[in-house]
Amino acid sequence: MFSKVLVANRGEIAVRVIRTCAELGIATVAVHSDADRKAMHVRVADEAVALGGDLPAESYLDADKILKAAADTGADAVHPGYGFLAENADFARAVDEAGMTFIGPPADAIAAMGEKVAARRVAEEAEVPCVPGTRGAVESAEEILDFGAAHGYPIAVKASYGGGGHGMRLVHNPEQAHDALTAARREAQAAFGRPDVYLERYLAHARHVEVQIFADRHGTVVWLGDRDCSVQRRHQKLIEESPAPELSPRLRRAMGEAAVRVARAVGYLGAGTVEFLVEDDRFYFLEMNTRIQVEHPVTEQVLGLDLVAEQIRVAAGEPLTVQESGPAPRGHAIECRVNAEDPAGGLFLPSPGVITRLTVPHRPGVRFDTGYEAGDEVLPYYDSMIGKLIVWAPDRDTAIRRMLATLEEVRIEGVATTLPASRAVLSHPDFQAVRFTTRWLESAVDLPQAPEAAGEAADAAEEETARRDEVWVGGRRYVIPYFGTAQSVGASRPGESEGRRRRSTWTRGPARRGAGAGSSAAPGAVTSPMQGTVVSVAVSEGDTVSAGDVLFVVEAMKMENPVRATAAGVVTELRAAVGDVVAAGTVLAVLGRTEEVSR
Ligand code: MV4
Repeated sequence: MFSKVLVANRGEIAVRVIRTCAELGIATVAVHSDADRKAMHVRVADEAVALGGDLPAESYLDADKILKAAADTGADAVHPGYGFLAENADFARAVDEAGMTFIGPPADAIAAMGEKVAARRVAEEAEVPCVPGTRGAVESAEEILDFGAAHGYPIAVKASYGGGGHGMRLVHNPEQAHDALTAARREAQAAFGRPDVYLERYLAHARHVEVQIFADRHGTVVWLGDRDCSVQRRHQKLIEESPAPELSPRLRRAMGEAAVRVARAVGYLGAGTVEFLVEDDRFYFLEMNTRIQVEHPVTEQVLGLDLVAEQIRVAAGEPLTVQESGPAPRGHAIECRVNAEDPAGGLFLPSPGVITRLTVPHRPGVRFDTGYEAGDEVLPYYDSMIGKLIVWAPDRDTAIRRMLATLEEVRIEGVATTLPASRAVLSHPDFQAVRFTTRWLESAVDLPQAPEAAGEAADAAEEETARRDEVWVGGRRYVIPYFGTAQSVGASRPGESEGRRRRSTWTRGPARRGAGAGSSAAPGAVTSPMQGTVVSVAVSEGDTVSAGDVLFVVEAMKMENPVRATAAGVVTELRAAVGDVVAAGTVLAVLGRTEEVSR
């Protein structure tokens, strides 16, 4: 067994791993960015190493700094958590080459599953059904037309090096093929550094069910139940449950065995998840995630396991404690992710800030996995998840009621959270009756305090209307509303409720200088929606711009985010240049009304 584990992560999963290490008698090393020096994962670890920097690229994504921290502290293993470096094959290899153990699968298995077309090939060779799709990358719109003629519409254009649905575009008819391909390639490049995309037939009425698998070094590979993760919004899961409701025993077993075949085919070790779509009592392989997943606690609650302890044990060469596939779940577990985001109107706007109150009732069957206590700050640089509320109950109906009752008593203040959205889902008759598919949340649920809910487009592919803009933060897509004639996209501020959104009004003449960075309320101001680096400036002072024009591109966490004009105007002030590091709310440019400046 290991004597010291370095936890290469932050937030709830770092805390989760550190606590299991403590139970196993293993010392822990936390690593942290500057901004995180007082974070909970630092407080609960035995030692902590400062990585420096605030941005993930300077801290939790900097493999060299983390390897050095592990060597300096004498750690004999590294647990990557999820996200950050967890599915980085080069990092896994580097840990091993440094003489330490990567608590995760072999680098080759990570690499094989990270390329989605290769992963589909592995599944096919393992005789696991896949959604009809292309066998390689697609470069021309003609290939989409050919695919549509052969397999029909809609078609999903997916990033080959992506995953989780990011950058996925739908093509409903031949006319959309060209634009969808261009957009998908651009998004794939921005989000994953590679433009490659492939095609799949899009299954519009499926549920998203995943199977937990586990492998040890002694040849045992088992499947440990399933989870339904259909309730997602823009590929961000909101609610997960185990077991997946209303699957026939035959289908459950067939999926479990298929997942084990995929794991064996890639020479797997440790915890993994095989994702499937389930439609009409048939299942199709989607992708395999080579990490411990956010939603692993629902599996733990119904199976009575500590999956992080299993990860550590098998990495150390011990056999799995569960040697048989398909242990019968006991009862039902539901997880609600608690993100510092305001779900009002279905917008899920980031809501960073200091959590002034955080109380969760101690009720039977309630578990709260978190990385925060009252007084801690949700920082804008990282994922906005505060924690996960998990309930267990003897059956699904009771679990739903228990979660709703628990939500009534949870108190989180200082930041907005996604809990109102969870409440809306759990109290919805469709959710209670298991009448949902992957499209349900975005089409059927009215999210509370929703001033613009009536305008919600039912089809995710049709949501890109003139009134919306999108930004990517931390691998997540956010919709930024447009306001009035001029817009200032600012981070939402808790407590400002209705007046929270800053409305800009036009100046009577050219905007005056001196409003200062961060003063996003400046009339006609175009502000950065996030902390990041300006990587492109498309305009000069005096240029005339139209509504929707991309004025800047701000890169944050390796993702490019367009900053657009939301009204026609003239650039009266240009305040940002390529290379500038800007904060959320920094004024990048000031626009004046066309007629006023041209007079
Ligand atoms: C799909 C799909 C339907 N057809 N692929 C989303 C997460 C990622 N791992 C795969 N995802 C999907 N891939 C094909 N060919 C449906 C989803 C999907 C989904 C899509 C839109 C809105 C919500 C969703 C929730 C889960 C899965």
